[in-house]
Amino acid sequence: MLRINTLGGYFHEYQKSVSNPEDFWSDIAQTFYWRKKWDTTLEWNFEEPKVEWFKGGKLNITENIFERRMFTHADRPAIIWESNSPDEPSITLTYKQLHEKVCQFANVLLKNGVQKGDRVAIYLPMLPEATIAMLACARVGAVHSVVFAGFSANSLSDRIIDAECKLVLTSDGSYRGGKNIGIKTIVDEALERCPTVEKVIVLKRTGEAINMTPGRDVWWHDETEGVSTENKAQEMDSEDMLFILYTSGSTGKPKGVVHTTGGYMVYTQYTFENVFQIDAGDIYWCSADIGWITGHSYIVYGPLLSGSTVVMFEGIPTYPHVGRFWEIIEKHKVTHFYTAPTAIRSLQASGLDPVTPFNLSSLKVLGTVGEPINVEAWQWYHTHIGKGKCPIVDTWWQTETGGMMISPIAGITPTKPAYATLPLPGIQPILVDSEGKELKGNGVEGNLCIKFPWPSMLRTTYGDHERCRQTYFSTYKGLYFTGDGVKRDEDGYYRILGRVDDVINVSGHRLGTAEVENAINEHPLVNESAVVGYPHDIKGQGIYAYVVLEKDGQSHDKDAMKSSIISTVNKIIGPIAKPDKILIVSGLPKTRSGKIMRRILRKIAEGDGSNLGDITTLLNPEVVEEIKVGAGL
Ligand code: 7RM
Repeated sequence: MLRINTLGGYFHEYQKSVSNPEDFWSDIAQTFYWRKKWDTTLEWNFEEPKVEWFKGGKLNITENIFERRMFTHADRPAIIWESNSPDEPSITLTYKQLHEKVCQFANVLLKNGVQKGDRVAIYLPMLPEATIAMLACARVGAVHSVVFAGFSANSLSDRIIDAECKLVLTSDGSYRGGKNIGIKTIVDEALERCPTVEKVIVLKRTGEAINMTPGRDVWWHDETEGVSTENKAQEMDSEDMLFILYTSGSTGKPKGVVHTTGGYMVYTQYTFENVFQIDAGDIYWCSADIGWITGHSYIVYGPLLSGSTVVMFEGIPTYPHVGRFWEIIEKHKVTHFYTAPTAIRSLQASGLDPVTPFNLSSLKVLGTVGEPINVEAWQWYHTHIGKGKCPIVDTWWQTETGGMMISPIAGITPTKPAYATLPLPGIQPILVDSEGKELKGNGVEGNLCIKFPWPSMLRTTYGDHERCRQTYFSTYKGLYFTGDGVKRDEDGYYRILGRVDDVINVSGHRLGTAEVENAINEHPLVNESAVVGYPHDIKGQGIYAYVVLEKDGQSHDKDAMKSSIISTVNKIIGPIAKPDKILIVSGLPKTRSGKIMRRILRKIAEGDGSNLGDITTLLNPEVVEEIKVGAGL
């Protein structure tokens, strides 16, 4: 794999990737194992949109993880799994062992009727079996749709229905800190409205009593018993679907972002190795959950394609104590640590006492992802975790981009706190104003778009290509629109400012305000609601909900109403979407055409009741004063 190792080298590669993208990516793609070489490197237009990389190439991504290097990598650790409980021994799987387990489970999928192109939902805790499940799907050519195991039954069934999944892979329960979550029970509830699901394969994790529906539910250990550990991988076209991953947008229900095989493979390995500057023997740990794109690209595919050793952690940063992350880094001699700013901020808030007992000298590179990092958190991470010697890679990217887009190359790109710095090779960012006019040069702020395709970009939104076009390719003609605002400073460095649409980022989790509003509105005593983000010290953004009750609700105790609204949101989406603040109001500020004036609600949520602009044209200007008073302003 082509490895950048100087700043000059980076600029050289970047230049080449822009002046001749096809040659640039072909050179990299050639280092992979293709059963048949591709016919055309790239075909594209951003109008339909259509993007095809390495078309006609035949491959299987798991052959590139396993068979491609089995001679040299068989005994290298692939996964080091760390339990939720520090008392349970960790488990190491070498590449050879992981290969056998993937092949065996691929045979289990085949035995259960899974065929190329079928969709399989994965609703599992952070266990090696989650990785095995994903790779086994890829092995047989099935499309995985991983659903974060913190989502509710309702969210799970929405995703299963949208993708018409045939099979669900889950476990009896899940350990998360001091809690034990009965995830099979959640699956049972979800499946009440999922007619396409024929089978459920259940992994035993907690051993609790669960319901097993005869004819539908089978145990993972029974299914694997005696099954061969050899499997011939299904041949895939470069543009065959690899997975679907649902993500929130500004309108409607979450969309199934579709990634395909060849381009995603090439891009995730390339960016993983270059951004992190991974060497043989390094121990890499990404603390994300496998249910998010970060888990897909940088716990599973990127690192395993590169033959690296990945730490996988089942638990949470604060269990059984707030130093757990640092304890794990010491225990496994982690060299590369990749986490979210929200985790850094919350651990920073506990001070240094939980950090100092642990030896963090194995660390070489630190990374962040998921949301803007504030300068203080960056400095704390750099000084107290990296001891001033580890470069920080602040990696900006999205579910839709498949891989990191704007990021330093560790130890090579000079960093600036809170800056994602420079685009990676192959990435051509462009800033536009609200009219779509390009903002050229440095020292500008605008909407972040990308003007040329890269191998791991989304191809469509599952089952609705028009929605993909509308969402990403119609705002600014001929450009992919990210939804983020960005500043390009005097040095040409990029600083992501956050979303410019109705998407909020809570602890690095993406949520649509409309999605949360719809959940709140499901409450029988709620008439309508408006949700906005507001700055939150730990979470980055918190969820602020303004709620108008039905007549019948107005006589209820306000606190009881609020907690009952919270449980509705937990039930409809999951605990990650729970509002931090609920303000019960008599009406929402609306224009004469009935549009909610979110700008006003955002300002009030930020704690700023002044300069609300001209409110005299509102249909109901009097509610603004009431809301300000209610918000304590
Ligand atoms: C990888 C991931 C995507 C949104 C994106 C941004 C925000 C992600 C950074 C960031 C500032 C970063 N995928 N975002 N990384 N903002 N600096 N380094 O998070 O689809 O879940 O979210 O997250 O707003 O559009 S995601």
